[in-house]
Amino acid sequence: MRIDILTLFPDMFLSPFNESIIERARQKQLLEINTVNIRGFARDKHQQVDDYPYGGGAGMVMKVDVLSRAIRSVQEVPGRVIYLSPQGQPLTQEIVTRLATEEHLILLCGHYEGIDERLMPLIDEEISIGDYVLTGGEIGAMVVVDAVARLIPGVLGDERSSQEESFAGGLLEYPHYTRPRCFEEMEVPAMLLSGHHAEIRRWRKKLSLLRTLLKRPDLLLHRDYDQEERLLLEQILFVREKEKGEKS
Ligand code: 4FV
Repeated sequence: MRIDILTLFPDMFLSPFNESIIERARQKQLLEINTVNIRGFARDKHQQVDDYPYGGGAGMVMKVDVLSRAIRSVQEVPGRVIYLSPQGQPLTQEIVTRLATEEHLILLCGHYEGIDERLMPLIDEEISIGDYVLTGGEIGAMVVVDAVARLIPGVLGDERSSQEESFAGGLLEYPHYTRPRCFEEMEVPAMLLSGHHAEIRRWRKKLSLLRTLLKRPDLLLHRDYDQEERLLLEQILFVREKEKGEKS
């Protein structure tokens, strides 16, 4: 996969992409990441990339002529153009999974008040990493690259981990334990030491459902349930009702 990042601050990407999994993916030629300095596409001697907003108001707006040249400069190979902005659709694992199937992604990082609206015809989709305002789209671009890169076949050591994780099945992940077996009188749940893999899988599924119910009930709303999950959820709800009954 090739990812081009259009930014006014290419050096921001030096450290995040030169460590651990992303760095290894680049070395294994599974992922190519290029940062492109938008200022290089300004034609005036001051290399102006932003200007005052028509109609007045605070802040500056990024210039459409400069940005359009920057986008077209990396489209010799067709690519999906993504603009990181608070107006974008909230990033989800589902969107990440879809983006991970693309050959070429072009990530546009905004700054100031944002971009001239006339650039939108060159943009395929807008993505937001959350309902808050950042100084720029760079950190959003890093989030997209990290989340997408780990789904590229061969990037993660064990592909299974990306299949069994939070949101992969639309549920939060089950709790994890490793050595030491006992820590400050806290034991590892006996089920995990039982060796009964089928039982362990059911136990983990049940805890995923319970944790999702407790921490992110919204995730349970628009979700299809298989027979086993339905049964486990009924057990969980039954026990909780019983507990509530006993308390009251
Ligand atoms: C943002 C977000 C974000 C808005 C003004 C950059 C800033 C400045 N990007 N998800 N939330 N962008 O806050 O992606 O142009």
